Amino acid sequence: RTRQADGDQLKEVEEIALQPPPMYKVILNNDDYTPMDFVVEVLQTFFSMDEDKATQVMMAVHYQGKGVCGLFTAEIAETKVAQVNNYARLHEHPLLCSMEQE
Ligand code: NFA
Repeated sequence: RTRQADGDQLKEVEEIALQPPPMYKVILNNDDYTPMDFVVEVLQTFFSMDEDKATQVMMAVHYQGKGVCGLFTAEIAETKVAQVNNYARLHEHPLLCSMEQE
């Protein structure tokens, strides 16, 4: 291995490390049965929204069919989706949380 080859390899690794990771939108989907209060509680609990912000997002989902809860790296987005869906099922609500790449 030449110094030139090692330099090229190092530059490649540095360039890859500088790429921002892919980001994912965590989406809340509307349904006809989940109580509005429960959706507000979910947004406060899992997305650190205050009550006014959570109410705005809940109403946007209610009227527009879906809405964005936040933008996260893959692992964090997957965790949020699983936590929300587990919590909704525990309380026997059909609320559906999903993710899509930005
Ligand atoms: N549409 C639900 C209702 O009228 C409320 C809701 C909002 C559900 C946002 C899911 C997401 N009870």
